[in-house]
Amino acid sequence: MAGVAYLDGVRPSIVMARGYYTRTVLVAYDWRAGALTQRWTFDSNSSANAGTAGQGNHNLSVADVDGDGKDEIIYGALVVDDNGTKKVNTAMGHGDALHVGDLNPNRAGYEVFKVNESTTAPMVLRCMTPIQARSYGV
Ligand SMILES: [Ca+2]
Ligand SMILES: [Ca+2]
Ligand SMILES: [Ca+2]
Repeated sequence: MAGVAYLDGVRPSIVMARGYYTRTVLVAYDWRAGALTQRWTFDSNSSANAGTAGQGNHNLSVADVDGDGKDEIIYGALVVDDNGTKKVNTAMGHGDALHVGDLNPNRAGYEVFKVNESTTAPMVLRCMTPIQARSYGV
């Protein structure tokens, strides 16, 4: 999978991703002054990302969910911060559909709607705010 994100808040980067059932890797690249450079790598095999394997979806979304002016990557149950570090892991596992937007206009900030492959929490609406991110099953 792939997406375009304004990881520095100013210029676009490309994010390439692979893996959602097991190991998950996202890599961000910049195209600047005629050169392609790697910006960061998120790897579920890294000790800093323990528990993030198998948390992805068949899609990804890009949005500034923490209000810092830079885009985050919403990758199933995960949110990867603009600098490639783990920001949120609901640990609710893999799912197929995911949408990010101001789904509840009565509440400030974005919400994430995700369909899980689960009978106990078949779908989840996550609230993303500049201060915190929390999740709950519905
Ligand atoms: Ca942000
Ligand atoms: Ca951020
Ligand atoms: Ca909202």
